[in-house]
Order: sequence, then C-alpha cells, then structure tokens
Amino acid sequence: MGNEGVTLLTNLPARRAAGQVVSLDGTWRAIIDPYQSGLVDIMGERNRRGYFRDFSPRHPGDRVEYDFDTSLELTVPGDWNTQHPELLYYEGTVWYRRHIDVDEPEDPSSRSFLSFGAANHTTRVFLDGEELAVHVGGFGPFAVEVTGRLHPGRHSLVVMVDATRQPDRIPAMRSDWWNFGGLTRSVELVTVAETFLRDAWITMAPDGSLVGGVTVDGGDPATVTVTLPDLDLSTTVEVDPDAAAGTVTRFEIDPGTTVIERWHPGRPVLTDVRFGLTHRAGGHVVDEVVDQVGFRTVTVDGTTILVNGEPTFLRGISLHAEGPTGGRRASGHDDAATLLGWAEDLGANFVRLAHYQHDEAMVRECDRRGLLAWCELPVYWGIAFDDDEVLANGLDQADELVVRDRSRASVILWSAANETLPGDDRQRFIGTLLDRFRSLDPTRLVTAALLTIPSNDPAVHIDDPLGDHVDVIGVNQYLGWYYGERSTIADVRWTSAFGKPIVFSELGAGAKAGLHGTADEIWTEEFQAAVYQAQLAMIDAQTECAGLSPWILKDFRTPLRVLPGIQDGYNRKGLVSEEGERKLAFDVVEAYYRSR
Ligand code: GCB
Repeated sequence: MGNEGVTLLTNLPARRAAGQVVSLDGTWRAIIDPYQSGLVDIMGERNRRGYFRDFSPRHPGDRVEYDFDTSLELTVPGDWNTQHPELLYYEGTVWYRRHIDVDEPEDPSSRSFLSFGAANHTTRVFLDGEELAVHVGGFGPFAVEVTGRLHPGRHSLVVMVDATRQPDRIPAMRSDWWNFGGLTRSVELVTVAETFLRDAWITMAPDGSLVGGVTVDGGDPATVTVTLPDLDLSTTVEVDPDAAAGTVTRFEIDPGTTVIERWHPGRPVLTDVRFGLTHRAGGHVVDEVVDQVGFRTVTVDGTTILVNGEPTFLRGISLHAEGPTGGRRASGHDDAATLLGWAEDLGANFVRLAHYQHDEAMVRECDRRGLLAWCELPVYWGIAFDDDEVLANGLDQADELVVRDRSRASVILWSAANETLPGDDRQRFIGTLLDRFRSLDPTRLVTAALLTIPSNDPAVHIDDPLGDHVDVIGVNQYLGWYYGERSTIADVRWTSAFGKPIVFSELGAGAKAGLHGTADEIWTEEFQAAVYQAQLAMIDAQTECAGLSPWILKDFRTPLRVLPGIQDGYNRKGLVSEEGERKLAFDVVEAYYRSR
C-alpha cells in the first residue's frame, strides 16, 4: 500500500506568513474502531454509512450507530495512548473528526492544502465524506490539496489513523519504543497562490558556495528570485514552464568576495532568505517563502569529521521524540527546547534524533542553539528488505525528511537505518536509500548505525559491507551492559575496513533513578555511571572515532521493558528519568564532554 493524493510540500507551514496558515490543532472528536467497521461493511465493501460520512442520529428514525458529536475527545497534536488510560496499549484504528467553518468564498486565484506534521501510521483523509488521500508512514509530513472544496459553510474533516504494526511497513513489527498512535503533530490549513513554491531550499556546499533548489507548482511560467538581504546576495532562477510537476530547478550562488559568517556548533548564525515567485511576464511577487538559515560546511578527512574545515569531535546524545515528562510523544517548540536544553547542559554539541523523523521543531531549535544533528529513517529491526513496495515507501519517507530539512544548518548526517543484518537484499535496500539521500542533497554526509556484537577479542574490526556505502560509520555497542565485562572495556580497540570516521551511535546501561548501591549492583545509578566511566576512557583512546551519541538522554516508554519495580514499561538507559531527574551518569558524561 502506497501514498495516494498527497503532495510533497515542504514550505508549509513553517515558512509561510501567519495570514496563510490556519491551525486545526485543538480538540477533535474521536471514535475507536479496532475492526475498521467505520470503513468496511460486513460484506467487506466500503461502508456507505461509514464514519467518514460523519452522520449522526438526528431523528428518532435515523439508523446511525455512531455519533462524533458525543464521542471521545482527543487533543491534536498528541498521541492517543497517553490521553485516555484505556488507550495506552491500543494500536488499532481511531477516527478523528473536526469541523472547518468557512466564512468567505474561496479566492479563485488561490489554492489550499491540509498540512499534517505527522500521523502514525497509515492515514486516510476525508473531507465532507469524500476520501482525498492515503498516507503511509508514521513520522513524515504530508499535505492534501483541498482547493475548490472549502466553500462558505461548515465542513467535516475526518481522518482515519491506523497504528497497526505490519510486516510490510517501516518500521515493521518490533521496535524498542512505544508505538504512539494518532495525529501526533500539528494539522494546518494553508492557502497559497495558484502558482506557488512547493519547495524552496538553500544550503552551503562543501566548497563554500550556496546551493539550493526551487519547485514551482502551477501552470504559469515563473521566475524565482532568491535573496539573502543581510549578505547582499541574490540570484534569479528561471523555471522551465514545460517541466513536469515536481521538478526541482537547482541554483548556485557564488559568494564571490562576500564573507559569509558561518553557522558553527555553539555559535549559530542565522540569516533571512526570501524566495519570491513572479510570473515570467514580470509583475509583482505572487508567492513568497521566507526562512532563517545558517551556512556551514561539513566534510570528512580520513577518519575525522570537519565542520567549517575544523576537526569536530561529536559530543553527542541520542534522543527519542518523547516529551520531557509524561512518557508521551513530543511535539512542538516547547518540548524541543526542554530536551535540547538538557543536551546543552550535558555539554553536547550533537544530537542523534533516533530512530525516525522527529518534529520539524527539533531541527529548527538545533539551528537556533547551534547543535549538530543526525536525522534518521525508521528502517529498524525486521524490515522486509525483499519487498519493493516497502522500498518505495522508504524512498517516500526519505523524500519527506530531506525535502523538509535540507535548509537546516544543524543537520549534518542523514541516516538510512539502525541495526540491520547484512545480506544482499538489505545491501540493495539501504544502498538505494543512501543514494536517494545523496541525490536529494549532495552537501551532507550519510550514515547508518551498524550492529556490532564483539567477541572476547579486544581488537574489533568493522567490515560490514554497508560501510562501503556510507560516509560515517555508526556503531552501536553495549560493552559492559549486554556483553563484555566492564573490567575489559579499557582494552578494546576499534578499527574498520573503510578508513572512515567511526561514531559510537549507541552505548549505555540501565539505571533506575534514585536507586543506589554499589557499582556491581545492576540497575543502580552507580552501576550505570561505572559503565560510562569505562566506556568513555576506552573511547578516548580510539584513533578512528569521530564522536559518540550515548543511549540515551531520557528514559522512554517501550513495551519491551517489563521488569516490575525497575522498568515498568520504560527503557532505563536514560541519563535522566522519564520525569527529568538526573542520574549520576549524567555528571560522568558532562565531565567528559566539558574536558573534550
Ligand atoms: C539498541 C537499539 C535501541 C535500543 C537499545 C537498547 O541497540 O538501537 O533502539 O533501545 O539498543 O536499549 O537495547
């Protein structure tokens, strides 16, 4: 099953003027439907009185067995699991409904789109009973065109969200995180001109030139002017009127003698960029995208990562998209600011946004704070690598991620996968995703987190063939926790067959906040701190290591962790608890980062 009726629109809504965006966040009505009877009747056909029709029993004779008006309330954005106790473990279908009230007739020279930040996992969008789109993928943004449909009056927007885990999805059947269902990110109605900028981006190439692209949607031949007012730089892009819909027109700006103050980790510099679209015949700007961007280069030299030409050791931390408290899906600026504030307190200059596409607010906040970021697709344990439809969905997810975030200076790494087992199908599948990253954005580095389970030999040599395809080798290793004695960690030496930077994308140990004892008692804060001490000393001695992103900033909800009294449904490898209490290991990592 693939996407239908969705448009890749990245300039919505964060880059649009306030007057163009109407928030549809807030309270929606919801019906829980584990059997999908709101969609399909007992004959297996599309249910003619299905929930998407938004009927309700208005008269005593009405044979309608549902009523959104008196059903459950859910807040959008938000996962459904943590909003009502009976939904905590629910992974089926929920129907969402809200009204859109329109006062004015639509301007015939404008177009409108419903923009979804993310909905987990498979979503059907219905307006006034008509199905407009299907979207597959729980973390990517998508938009649905509703031009010509919003005449004055009240409209019914119904969204069916199905969070069922399936073997032919990305992610698939098992993951070490909670399968939070629902409209987990904001929903907005965005109005644009008839011919408009579907996409507009700019970034710095390794040679210091500025490169980017524009995608114009609409029939009119167009010219796009890209302006950086603070730098006094601009260029004009002629868009081929005969190009197929969705064609990207690339441009390059040679800064010449202009000195561009660089965005740098810890010293972020952002500047305005404006993309103005005019009709080829001339005249005024009919559509405009405004963004705030930073410019920096990212390259590798042997096993070293260079940012702006300077060797940069990645003092990182991994994060799930879970709110700072309450074990719920994170969304929006405030969550991003709190989580990234903790990363800064740790002395980090880098975050691994695991294991799927995070909220756009995260990377925007990384830009503002000067934190480097690793962005990742949910290609995680047990993916059906031999299924071409799954790969097609992986490519769609890659497009959504890169097209949304390729203007963000903070983003230096696109990661295609986490812990996948070597094999021909996997090599082809992940290789195709990595190639897609490179063609969408040749300016950044690509990576994947490899699974390593060292033997007793202290010399660990990484030769996973995926190493050939990436620029940076991510290594997940749990010495001192899942395997290996803590006392022998110091002797371990890591090399690879590829002469590329190694980043320890995971390492760590579990501890229950507030549980104290000796360093030999598992689950105590002392045990976790001791593993970190041994790991950090070992990592400090490596010659091919370009950084680390320990697992993980905060304890997070997962059905895999069931030990009563200790885990209680949480992975306890956080440096802080699920309520934000710091563990001893936080201080150990902080001391190391402050000294590097
Ligand atoms: C891993 C996975 C991560 C898990 C972690 C753990 O290797 O990549 O998703 O949560 O280990 O805690 O076992």
